[in-house]
Amino acid sequence: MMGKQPRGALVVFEGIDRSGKTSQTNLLNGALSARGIPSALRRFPDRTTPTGLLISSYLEGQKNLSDQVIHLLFSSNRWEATSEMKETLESGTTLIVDRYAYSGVAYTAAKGAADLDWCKAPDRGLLTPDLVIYFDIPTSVAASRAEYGGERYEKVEFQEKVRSQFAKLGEGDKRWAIVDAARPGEDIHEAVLGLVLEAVERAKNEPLREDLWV
Ligand code: FDM
Repeated sequence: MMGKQPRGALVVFEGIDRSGKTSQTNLLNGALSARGIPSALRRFPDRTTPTGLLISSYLEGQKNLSDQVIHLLFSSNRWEATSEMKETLESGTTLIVDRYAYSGVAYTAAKGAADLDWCKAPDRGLLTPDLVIYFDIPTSVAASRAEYGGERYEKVEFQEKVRSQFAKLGEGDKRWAIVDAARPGEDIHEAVLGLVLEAVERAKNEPLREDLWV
């Protein structure tokens, strides 16, 4: 009989808008496959589910919701994906996730409407990432990469506030790795791949935890 498959790693990417997460997560997925490491991509918000459709119309400015309601919808959008993510990880596939609960907290806290504890509460007990890669980039550099597309949060002054919230969240979190995302793409990819390969090895010997911020 075959032995039990070692689990995959849960790797989360965080950062302000236009920090390069999407292209780097795609590159990473390809690099892992090339090494024979099973991996899959996921992004939050997942705009395809019922909560995701509401979130999407809020972000596009078609729907107004209170800061509390949209915060809880973003969190629900993660909770509804949890059992599927757990199965994927337990089947040995590494999950590369573009945004997670850290975005949830940073964007709501940046509005100034709620304190960090309130913002963290609905995501307590979610699957705990093995690694959070934070793409650090000055807001001015991110904004110059491409025109912001006009979604609700895509404004330089707001992104500045989000960036300081991310910095606070990372303090003292041992899973948090800061990657300088203002460098050329190949350098970023190399740094990311090194961190992720380490996390994949570590995850093989550690149980999957469901105690984010507990
Ligand atoms: N965002 C994303 C939040 O405000 N809270 C969350 O929990 C998540 C996951 O939604 F401005 C914000 C971040 C961003 C917007 O994200 C949509 P993408 O990565 O542009 O789809």
